[in-house]
Parts: sequence; C-alpha cells; structure tokens
Amino acid sequence: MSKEKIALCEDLADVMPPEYQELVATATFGNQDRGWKDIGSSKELIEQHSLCAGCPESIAFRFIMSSIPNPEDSVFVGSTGCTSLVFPQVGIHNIHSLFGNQNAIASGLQRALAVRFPDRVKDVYVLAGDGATVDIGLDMTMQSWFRQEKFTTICFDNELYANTGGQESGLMQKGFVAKMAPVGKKFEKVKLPEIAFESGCHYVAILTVSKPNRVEQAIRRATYVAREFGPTYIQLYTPCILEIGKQSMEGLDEMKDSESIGGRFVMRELMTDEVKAFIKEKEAEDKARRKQAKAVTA
Ligand SMILES: Cc1ncc(C[n+]2csc(CCOP(=O)(O)OP(=O)(O)O)c2C)c(N)n1
Ligand code: SF4
Ligand SMILES: [Mg+2]
Repeated sequence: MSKEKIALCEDLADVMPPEYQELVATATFGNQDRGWKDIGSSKELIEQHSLCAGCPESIAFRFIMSSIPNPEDSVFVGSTGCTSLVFPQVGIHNIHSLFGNQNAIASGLQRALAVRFPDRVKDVYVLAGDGATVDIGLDMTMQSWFRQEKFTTICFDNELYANTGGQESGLMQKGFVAKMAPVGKKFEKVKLPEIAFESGCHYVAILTVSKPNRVEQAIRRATYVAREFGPTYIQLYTPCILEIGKQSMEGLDEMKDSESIGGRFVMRELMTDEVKAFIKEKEAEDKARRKQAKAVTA
C-alpha cells in the first residue's frame, strides 16, 4: 500500500539527503508485520537522538517506531519536554504542540484526517511526558477521552519534569525528593491508568520499556482498538537516569526492578470483555496472515 507514497521525486532524488534515500529504499514501510525484531536489520524510522546517553525515553521511541503498524499513515503529536528533542529526527509526520495542548491538537487532527481521507486508515498518537499528560495537560487529556476521540495517548512517565531540571509531577512517587522539589512528594502517585479507564479509554496498558515485545503488543493493541472503539492509553516507565542518579547503562536494571512483583510498574492492561474479544480475533488474523506469508516464501 505504501511504497509509492514515500517514493522519491526523480527530479529531486540527487539532492535528497542520503539518510532519506536510505529510509525510502530500506525502511519497513508497507510491511504490516513490521515489529521490534526489524530493529538492526532494516533502516530505522529514527535516525539518532539528542537525549542523554542511555535515556530510556530513547529506547521507548525505538520500540514505538518499530511497532506502529502503519507508519506512512501515522502522525505523532508531541509536547514540550525531553521527548520533543527526538521529533526532528523521526521519519514520521509529526506536530509539536504547545505544552499541555497535545490531546486537543490530536483531536482536531484525527477528525480532519477522517474527513479528508475517509477511505484510508490514519493513526494518530500523542507522545508526551507525565508533566504534559497528567499535570498541565490533564484537562485536555481527559476531555479527549470523554469525547471518545479515536487516537492513542502515550505517556512517557519518568515521574518528574525532567526537561526543566526535576520538578514534582502528579506521577512522582510519594516521598521522592528531586533537584527542584526538595521537600519531597507528599501524596501517592496518581493512578492515571485507572482514571483513563474510568474516563472512557477502551484499552489501557502500563509497563516499562525493558521488553520490546511487550511494548509492541501494547502499541498494536492500542492502535487497533483506537481505530474501532475510541481512545486508548499507554503509560511507559522511562526513568530519567539523570534525576535518579544512575549511569547510562543502569536504566534497564531500574526498569526491571520496578516491574518485579510488588513494583509500581508491573505490566497491567485494562479493557472491557468486548475489547478483549476483538483483540483476540485481530491477533488470530495477524497470526494466520504471517503463517501464510511464511508458507509462500518457504
Ligand atoms: C506552556 C508551557 N509551560 C511550561 C513550559 C516549560 N516546560 C518545558 S518542558 C517542561 C516539563 C516537561 O515535563 P514532562 O512533560 O514530564 O516531560 P519530560 O521532560 O519529563 O520528558 C516544562 C514545565 C513550556 N515550555 N510551555
Ligand atoms: S534529562 Fe532525563 S529524561 Fe531527559 S534526556 Fe536526560 S535522562 Fe532522559
Ligand atoms: Mg516527565
């Protein structure tokens, strides 16, 4: 469906940057079964990033970018924060919104795309930090859920405002002391997954980005459900290694510790029985298609 959409214009081909030429030639556009396993063997949709070395937000970007089923017809809506530093380097249409406004922008965009391209599947994703999603943007976030807007909200939860030096956020854990929140958090981490479900999200997942297959599963489920039912929400623990005093290589251990039994990021999914049945059917279809494709190439 898609190679023609991202083809190079012949007259301009020789002046296009080599990275873009490579993207068009060897990225996984158009492959319905693309996934995290393609990282390393095909051109990635993320060229590089300007986050701190080893920042789990960069790992999250890689896994999300490799997992979205329809990259050539997807649009990311970002917000100010560390995540926004990655947007200039991604091979996906994206819009930068004013801090906190991201779900309002995504609502208008998704509706406009549905009117402009009624016969095509267009996927919209919000990618924003916890400060943008839960604190300053909470009104916009929740109103989009109440209105049943058909897109996926992904929150990069690092439990504070990282980009501005470490202020307290609603998702920060109780008692945590950050560089710019010296008194310590007074109340428990806000339970946004439960709030999202109660507010109309049809599929909700909370997890770390330590396991790419789990991120892929959550992204695909959230995308399919958003297309058919309405809003979906994914909360990813992407610890700010700088703020919690860890080295570049220690982000993975931090995520693994937080998802072990009793941890605050044990993977959880919330959905109705109807959505559960839909996902089961969709995944069976995907499996049958992959099996058939394998048989043809064998
Ligand atoms: C309207 C507006 N308010 C405040 C800011 C300042 N600001 C920039 S980034 C940021 C914090 C971002 O925190 P979060 O959303 O958690 O993302 P992170 O940097 O932690 O990934 C703030 C308050 C801004 N740029 N615009
Ligand atoms: S400040 Fe924290 S969240 Fe931001 S890029 Fe660095 S490690 Fe990542
Ligand atoms: Mg944050």
